[in-house]
Amino acid sequence: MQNRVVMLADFDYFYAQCEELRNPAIKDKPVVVGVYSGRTEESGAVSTSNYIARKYGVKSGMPLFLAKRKLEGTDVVFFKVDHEYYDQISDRVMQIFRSYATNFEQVSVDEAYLDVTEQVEGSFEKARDYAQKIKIDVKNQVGISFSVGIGPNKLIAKIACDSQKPDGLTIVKPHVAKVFLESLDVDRLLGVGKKTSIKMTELGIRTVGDLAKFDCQRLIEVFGKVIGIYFHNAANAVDNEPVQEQGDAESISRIGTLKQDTCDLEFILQKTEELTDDVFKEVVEKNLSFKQVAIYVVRTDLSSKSRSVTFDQPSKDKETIRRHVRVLFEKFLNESTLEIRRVGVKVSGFSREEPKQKQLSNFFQIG
Ligand code: TTP
Ligand code: CA
Repeated sequence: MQNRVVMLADFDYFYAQCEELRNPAIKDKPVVVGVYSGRTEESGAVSTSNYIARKYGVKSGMPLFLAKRKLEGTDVVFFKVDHEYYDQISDRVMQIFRSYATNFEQVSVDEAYLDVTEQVEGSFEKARDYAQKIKIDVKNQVGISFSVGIGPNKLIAKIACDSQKPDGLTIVKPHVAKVFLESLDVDRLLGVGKKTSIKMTELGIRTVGDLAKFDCQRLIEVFGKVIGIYFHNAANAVDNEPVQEQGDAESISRIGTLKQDTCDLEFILQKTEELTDDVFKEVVEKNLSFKQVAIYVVRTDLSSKSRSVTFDQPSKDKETIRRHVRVLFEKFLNESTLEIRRVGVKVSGFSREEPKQKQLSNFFQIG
């Protein structure tokens, strides 16, 4: 089997970088983004800070008053978190990432895995250039920098990425992956929280290398079969988890308000056309097939109704949605005389080309 080439991209000092993006003048100053609790003017905690502020000892989670004290005498700038804005930036970057990968998996607002095996023909040399290209593209289009880790699987890509930030690009080829992990503290592995770490110390395991050499049968006795085997594999740089979109939605829908209340089919379809475009875009992004199309209606008396149709064979095309939306509205308007105020389009009954495997990492509590 061909080697996989997996990338993890992690945006640099994300919230603070977003603030720099819309206020370029602050780029050379310490920047702190925080959540203000509102109790007193200064109470709250640091969400993140740029690397200049970090030099003064500012860390995520630190009370804001402490960050302020550490940065006394500097021209630090503080911001309140603005999730809506950060989400918008994140969406734009994720959209670009998607276009570069066969399989894509967003793990948080600022982290995503890309399986680029096909694009780089399994070559880690090509992967370096490829990652540079993505970095430049994102910088040009959105203005955000990020760090990249590249490895034969998700586990290695993640640890590689963490090892060099900001604007890092770290490549760990398959034949050195085990050695790369060996000297790291065992708690760098996903799933090794405080409690597990203590247990491991009792077993004489301090580094990932110690864990790799530890008897697998004994690990199973201590941690149970699934987790014992996971630890054994992870420590030996083995991780077969596929890169795939997480938490599939059960349905994808969009709702909008009509410019005026109406019973006119064509007027309504103008609106549903836009909604269908949006729904379909998401269907394509997530590479889904669907078996059900539904419409949703809110009438002028604020009563709401929905109608749906289910077909035997899954569909992947927009025309199917449009056709069924039209038919459903035609029928609905025949039954109802009240004018309509809001309309919605929904698709559901999803299937994927490949079956979804359970994520091993779901078994863990990270802490
Ligand atoms: P991280 O990726 O952990 O941090 P970061 O992007 O700020 O910095 P780095 O360059 O080290 O990757 O977290 C992503 C965002 O999540 C971060 O910008 C702010 C938010 N966050 C919090 O709100 N609270 C926290 O305690 C942490 C760790 C992050
Ligand atoms: Ca980050």
